[in-house]
Amino acid sequence: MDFPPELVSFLRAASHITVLTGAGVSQESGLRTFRDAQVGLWAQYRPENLATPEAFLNNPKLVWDWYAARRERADTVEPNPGHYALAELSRIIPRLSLLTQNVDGLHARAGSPSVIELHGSIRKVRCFDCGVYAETWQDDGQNVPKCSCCSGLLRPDVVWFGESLPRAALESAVEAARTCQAFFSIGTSGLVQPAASLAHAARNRGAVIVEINLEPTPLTPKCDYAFHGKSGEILPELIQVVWKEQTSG
Ligand code: BV8
Ligand code: ZN
Repeated sequence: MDFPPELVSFLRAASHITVLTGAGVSQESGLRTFRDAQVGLWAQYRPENLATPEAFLNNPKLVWDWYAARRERADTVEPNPGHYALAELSRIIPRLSLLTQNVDGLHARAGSPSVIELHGSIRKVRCFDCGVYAETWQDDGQNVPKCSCCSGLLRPDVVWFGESLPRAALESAVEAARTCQAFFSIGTSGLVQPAASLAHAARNRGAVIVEINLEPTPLTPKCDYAFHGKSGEILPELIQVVWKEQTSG
């Protein structure tokens, strides 16, 4: 991939870079994005229709099992070179703010020291009613596990459509978007709000906007640079060219 020299020198001088990732960065690890058609048991369902409180209340077992299957899948796959490149970048530059829409936990497993999980985590489970987190739970495969405090139904600690994002996470994300010199939107279709507005918040503060995505998105026309291809290939190359090959002096 050719990186324009003015971008290379700009990034080398950047003290704070903010990155927003979406399901596309986990695709090369073997995890399905929301855009990908579902397969097997879940082929007949659209994710947007399962990732809602209404769907859970309507059919708790179906939604619980969908997340249990995704949790198991996430446990069996490995981070890919794109995750590792971002973990390495956090060790190279003065400040990297890593924001993710993903719930798979792969950034942390790749070694990223601090990850802002805007949409929660599939690895954590809490009570739908009282909100208490369950460290462990028994899934007998028949019934949705119950809260040990109030016997309410347990649910994945993810943000469903129609639910608010965790306030602290969103506030940190907005601060990171407003104070960075460069904002990267990586592996996301940029359709889900409010995460999709972060790039515009950065742009309004004069940050350079860079997109790395398999295909163009609604953000592409507003980017200063857009690289279309696989993040697992582009990110390691970008780190190499910008921060490793820099000539001395
Ligand atoms: C809220 C967790 C309200 C769950 C997720 C109309 C207009 C605007 C907004 C709305 C609207 N109607 C409703 C809304 C609000 C809604 C929303 O934005 N809807 C959209 C669909 C229009 N938003 C919400 O409901 C949010 N909450 O607004 O609250 C509120 C306000 C006040 C008080 C109370 C309530 C909550 C949104 C969070 C939903 N939860 N995930 C779970 O994971 O199950 S979102 C989920 O879908 C993902 O997290 C992801 O962010 C999103 C999209 O999934 P994908 O498309 O698969 O992934 P992604 O977008 O990342 O795209 C993949 C991209 O990667 C593709 O472009 C592809 O080309 C690329 N790619 C693929 N492979 C690669 C690659 N790129 C590089 N390399 C590769 N190898
Ligand atoms: Zn409870």
